Amino acid sequence: MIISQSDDDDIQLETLPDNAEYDALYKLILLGDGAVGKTAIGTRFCKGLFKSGYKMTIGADFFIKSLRLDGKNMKYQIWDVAGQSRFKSLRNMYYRGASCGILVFDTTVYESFGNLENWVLEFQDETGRTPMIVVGNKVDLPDRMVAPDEAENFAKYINAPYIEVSAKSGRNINRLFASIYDLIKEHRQSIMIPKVKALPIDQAFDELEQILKTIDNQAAATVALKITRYSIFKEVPFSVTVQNMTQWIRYLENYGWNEQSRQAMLENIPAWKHNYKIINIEE
Ligand SMILES: Nc1nc2c(ncn2[C@@H]2O[C@H](COP(=O)(O)OP(=O)(O)OP(=O)(O)O)[C@@H](O)[C@H]2O)c(=O)[nH]1
Ligand SMILES: [Mg+2]
Repeated sequence: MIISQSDDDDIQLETLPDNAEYDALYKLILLGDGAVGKTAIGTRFCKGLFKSGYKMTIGADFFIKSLRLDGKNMKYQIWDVAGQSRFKSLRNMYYRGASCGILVFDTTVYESFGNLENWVLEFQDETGRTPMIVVGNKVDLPDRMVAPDEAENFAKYINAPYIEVSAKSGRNINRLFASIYDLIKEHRQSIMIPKVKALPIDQAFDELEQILKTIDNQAAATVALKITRYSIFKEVPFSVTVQNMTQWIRYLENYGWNEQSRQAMLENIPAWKHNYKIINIEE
């Protein structure tokens, strides 16, 4: 059976022809166990169709969809990787350069929800801190096995939003892809432009030194690093110092704050001061 008309509430999106000029191209990856509905979500969003028969994906496939969002032309390249475990070794190469991971489970199959953690690890191994969204699919079916609260908690735990959809009815499918755009935008701003103001560079380094000497927590160290990094970024965006500080911020976010990192960073300050004008041409 093929359903082409969405029969449920969803937002409207302005679509563009596939060959339209675009301002930004985003690579999205559909992840999750076999048969959770990854291909069905891609097909519903990109072709406006739903097919009820299951034909497992072999290797990987992709969809293209061009949209007008936020006053810009966006092109989504949506990779649909095979969920069956026999394709595991093929998947990693598709993850590279991803803008967002879409973690799909089937709300009627508990195991597909339990396995999401493995998908997160597999994806993060290749992509680092790329944003993710958790998607509970098949909410049109009555025999639900995963409570919304439980899914919501898992999503919070990996710092991702949660949305419930049905590829069959079309429920929330446009909403899902619109919120992915917001997620990518937010993530970029958090990397490039933290919500801090830039200081003159000398002053930024002085303050960083003072703060690193006295604070005792990761959050304060991260903010101090971000202020300094942003102050340099405004003048020399691709300097070695900006890159090195970014690595430190990631390190602190992953491993927390300790006495060794305080010492190491204090010892780094002269090199940061010295290197901030040097541009790394590999970038
Ligand atoms: N009722 C219902 N069935 C769905 C929905 N989404 C997908 N299905 C069905 O679930 C089965 C599997 O869907 P697929 O999209 O092929 O699953 P997949 O995640 O791509 O699976 P792999 O390619 O093996 O990784 C198909 O029979 C679909 O018709 C949904 O929202 N509601
Ligand atoms: Mg598939």
